[in-house]
Amino acid sequence: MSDDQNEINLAELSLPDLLQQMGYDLYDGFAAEVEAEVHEALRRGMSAYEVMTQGLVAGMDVVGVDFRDGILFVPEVLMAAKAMKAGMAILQPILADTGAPKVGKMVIGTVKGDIHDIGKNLVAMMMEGAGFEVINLGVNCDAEKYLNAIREHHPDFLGMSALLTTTMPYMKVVIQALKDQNLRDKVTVLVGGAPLNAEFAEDIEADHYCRDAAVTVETAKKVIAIKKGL
Ligand code: B1M
Repeated sequence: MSDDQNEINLAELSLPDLLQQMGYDLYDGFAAEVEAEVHEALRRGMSAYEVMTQGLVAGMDVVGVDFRDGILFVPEVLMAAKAMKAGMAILQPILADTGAPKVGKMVIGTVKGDIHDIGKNLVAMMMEGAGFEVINLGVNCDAEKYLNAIREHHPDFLGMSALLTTTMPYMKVVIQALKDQNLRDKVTVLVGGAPLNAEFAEDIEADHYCRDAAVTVETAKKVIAIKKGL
């Protein structure tokens, strides 16, 4: 337990202070503290999505800035990522718990050479929460892995994530492989990740750029509605 936590009674903090504390503990890589704060925020009636975006993602944004500026290094960022994942694990069953029948299917993975998976997992959770079946291929996925999953699962969507400017071009390789194997028209390709934008998605001939998890869900729902002629 952190020194701060010894003095802090979470129940006594205002909501903004609780979220700020969550950010501080995430930054410091204190997984147990982050878990306690996530539970406390849920107890106060925040939705899982609000805790995710206003607490965990906001905290990780600060980590990203200090990583970029050379204030934090890989080991510290890994600790922060572990703390983030501990918080996400609490929210996952809540976000994924929709009793509704499945509305569509998505295969998703982070592209070859890239091991960032927090954002991709968040997209997977939100899609599950919106009633989609999700086959999560993990990280460092080469074209063959995506193609095999498409052949096996026949998804409506292929989701690809990249967090590095050096790995995002691999999405084009996957799309070319889909074309070569006559699979391109079988799936709607959704791409996302911090360095991407709509122009890049258009250049590589993806179907849609999804800025974040909420936009991914919105986009997928629209595509399914069009498919079903709604
Ligand atoms: Co990395 N890293 N990292 N890192 N890391 C970034 C991406 C970086 C921007 C940091 C920085 O310099 N500010 C920088 C990339 C620079 C660039 O390419 N322009 C960087 C670097 C350089 C590196 C290494 C090369 C560092 C090194 O080794 N010297 C190395 C590369 C390793 C590799 O992949 N081969 C590396 C390693 C790592 C860690 C392992 C330490 C760790 C990853 C742990 C993990 O994921 N399990 C890590 C982390 C945590 C980050 C930052 C700090 C945070 C990323 C994150 O999880 N954000 C990141 C800084 C940043 O992004 N600001 C950084 C929170 C997450 C919720 O947001 O992932 O953007 P995000 O996902 C969003 C949207 O982008 C979108 O929706 C999500 C939710 O709303 N989205 C999708 C994402 N995927 C989608 C897929 C979709 C749709 C939407 O499909 C349909």
